[in-house]
Amino acid sequence: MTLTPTAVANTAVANTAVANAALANAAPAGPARPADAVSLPVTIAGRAFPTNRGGLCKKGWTAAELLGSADRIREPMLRVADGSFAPISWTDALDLVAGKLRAGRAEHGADSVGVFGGGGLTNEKAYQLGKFTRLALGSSRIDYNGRFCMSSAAAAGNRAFGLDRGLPFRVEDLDAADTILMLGSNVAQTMPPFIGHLDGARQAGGLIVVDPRRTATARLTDDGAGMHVQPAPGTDLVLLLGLIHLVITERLADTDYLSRRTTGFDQLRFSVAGWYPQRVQEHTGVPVWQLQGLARRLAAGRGTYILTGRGVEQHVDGTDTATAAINLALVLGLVGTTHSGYGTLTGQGNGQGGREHGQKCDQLPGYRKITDPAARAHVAGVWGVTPEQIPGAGIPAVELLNALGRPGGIRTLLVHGANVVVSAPDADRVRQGLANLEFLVVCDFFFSETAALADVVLPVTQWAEEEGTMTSLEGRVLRRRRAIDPPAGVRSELWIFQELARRLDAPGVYSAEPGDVFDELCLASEGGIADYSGLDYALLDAGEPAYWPYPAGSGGTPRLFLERFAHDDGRARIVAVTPRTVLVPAQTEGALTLITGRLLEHYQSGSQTRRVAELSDAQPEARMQVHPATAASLGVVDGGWVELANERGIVRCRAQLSADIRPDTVFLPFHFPADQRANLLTAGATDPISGMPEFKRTAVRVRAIDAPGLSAPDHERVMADA
Ligand SMILES: Nc1nc2c(c(=O)[nH]1)N[C@H]1C(S)=C(S)[C@@H](COP(=O)(O)OP(=O)(O)OC[C@H]3O[C@@H](n4cnc5c(=O)[nH]c(N)nc54)[C@H](O)[C@@H]3O)O[C@H]1N2
Ligand SMILES: Nc1nc2c(c(=O)[nH]1)N[C@H]1C(S)=C(S)[C@@H](COP(=O)(O)OP(=O)(O)OC[C@H]3O[C@@H](n4cnc5c(=O)[nH]c(N)nc54)[C@H](O)[C@@H]3O)O[C@H]1N2
Ligand SMILES: [Mo]
Repeated sequence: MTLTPTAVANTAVANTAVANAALANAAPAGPARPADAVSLPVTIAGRAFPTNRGGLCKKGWTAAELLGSADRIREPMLRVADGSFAPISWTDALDLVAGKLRAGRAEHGADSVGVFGGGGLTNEKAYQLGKFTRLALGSSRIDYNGRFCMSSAAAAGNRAFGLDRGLPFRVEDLDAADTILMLGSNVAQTMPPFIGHLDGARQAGGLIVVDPRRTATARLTDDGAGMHVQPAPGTDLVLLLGLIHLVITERLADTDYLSRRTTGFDQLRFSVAGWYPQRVQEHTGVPVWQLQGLARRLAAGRGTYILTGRGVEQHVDGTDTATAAINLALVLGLVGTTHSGYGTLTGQGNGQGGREHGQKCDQLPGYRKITDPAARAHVAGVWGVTPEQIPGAGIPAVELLNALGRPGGIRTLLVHGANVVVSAPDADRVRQGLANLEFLVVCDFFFSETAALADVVLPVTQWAEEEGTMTSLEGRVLRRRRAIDPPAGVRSELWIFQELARRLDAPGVYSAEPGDVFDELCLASEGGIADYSGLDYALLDAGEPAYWPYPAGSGGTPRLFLERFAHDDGRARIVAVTPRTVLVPAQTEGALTLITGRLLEHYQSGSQTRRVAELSDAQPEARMQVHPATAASLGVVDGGWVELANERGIVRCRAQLSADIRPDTVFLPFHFPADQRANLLTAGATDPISGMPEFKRTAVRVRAIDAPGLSAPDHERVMADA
């Protein structure tokens, strides 16, 4: 069948989370198969929508291939004695899992059972996962992969504005901007349909891209369209402090706005006093002339936006760096106007909604705090339990993964929508932790690298096979519509929660109907920060643009903060931040800085996109991007093999020489499995405020090696090809 515009409509594809939604649900793969061998259950069509204007990225266009993929798991699978998997009936699988959950809880306590969720889950699934963990398992130990994604920006937004909605404005508002500063974001590859919204700024010569690499996005600044700023990785906080310093000393600050709408400016002024341009240049490598030009352009813009991405947020000081970007926006008077602003570009398909309804360890639905007695009382009322039956705050993702298999830690784990063996930092430690568990249950559509380690794998529905909602990066709630029936042996996660809860004699009601779960979610969110209580499927199906907060009787809120910020006093809080990490840019003798990130063709851990022939043919393996001068000094040739190593691990892959990267930096995508996992090298160090790991700055030693596992003639051929 064809997914008609309306059918696709509200799914994934509709928004800018857009591409991602498509992606989130579309992504990765194993061995490549010819495309014509796959019979597609649906075809995909674009649809006029304000954020993507009918456009999708490659991963969206090829997403149908995943529905009928030969790799699809079509019945529950049980690990058997020889380590392989054998099919098992749903009844037996659920009885077994429920029995293990009961026994684990009885033997080691409720907090020995952990749950790991994902930002690709629909709002309904994310909500139910949080409720199931707290009530049916009685455990506080839930967190999710959004901790690796949006947590620093979320913490910074909450701290500054009292509320975290990725963009407090509409994506189309960017069209009228003449100046856009993008820090650590490569939208041309990670959200291709979005780049049309940069055209206005490019025509006005005002697109500024800050990235240690000259990416496809940085290249959008060529030919007078703007400026590419290429700092050393991890120095964005200093760069931003330097810009704030310049804005203040050159009297470009909006003092009227600061006194009307913010608190904390005096401390900020004091804290940036020492960050004069020459010193900032020494730390970041960004020349003084460029800093000055940048500060002046931002202040002169009529319509200036500052946007951050993972490049500046996935650091141990990610929250403070996002805070500094917000401070810069506040000093310039940009936030809470109709023509300028600050925002963060959401990652996964439901990166926004996934962080609002309770799969974060410290959170209840409606973006409520689990430690707030009033929030507990409200949610307990909706769930039909007493507040005492809801456990307290749990532990964030990296801590949770570190506790796997440890005495007093997590002994049983349920995974819903993440492939942590590939995507979590210090990945080999994660693999060991999973191996030390007493019982691992993974819900997925494919044998991801994490599912391959499970005791039981439960096959679940994919995007076009289920109803639900997702919330876009602009806080707009969108419907996902079921277009086709799932394969016979596949079940929805809502049904799995219902069946397990029944077997566990859990308090509370667990409907398997997405519409019922959404209605309950709306009630639970009522009065919270992310208030959905005025919404229902009928309103969303009618195409009503529903931006939260959307309490009953409201028309939704496309632009936040026009009158006031969400703190009690209505003001934005300027929080003075300073670098905590070691500031010396030069590293250990001989070490290079590894940054990790994304390629256009692959999605995240690759477990979906590596299963789409077109995508995996285009990018079959990891390649390390390296500057030709650095390569020459290491004896590395284009296409030749290299080894990246540090105290945590070793990655072997081919090199790709490119003058688009700083000579002191190398880049690896994190989409590849086995011994090409970039996360074998990244550290489990986290931001003390957000729990975000340091994905973007890792010291590595690089050397040229012979092709691994190739005989001498093969090796010569490879080298000749290179
Ligand atoms: N093709 C594709 N698209 C995706 C995804 C995918 O996996 N593949 N994933 C989705 C998700 S979940 C997310 S979160 C988004 C992420 O979207 P982006 O944030 O755009 O993605 P990244 O590639 O992680 O990082 C962006 C850039 O940050 C730069 N960078 C690295 N270190 C630093 C630094 O210290 N400072 C600065 N200024 N820049 C730095 C990198 O060179 C990179 O070009 O993409 C979404 N879209
Ligand atoms: N080095 C490095 N590591 C990173 C990053 C980086 O930039 N550098 N980025 C981080 C970021 S931003 C993110 S978001 C994470 C993402 O990392 P992961 O969480 O590993 O992301 P995915 O590959 O999307 O894994 C999702 C898995 O869940 C399955 N799945 C998809 N939808 C559903 C569903 O509805 N239900 C269930 N049960 N399963 C589903 C997919 O098939 C897939 O196997 O990676 C992080 N890791
Ligand atoms: Mo992400």
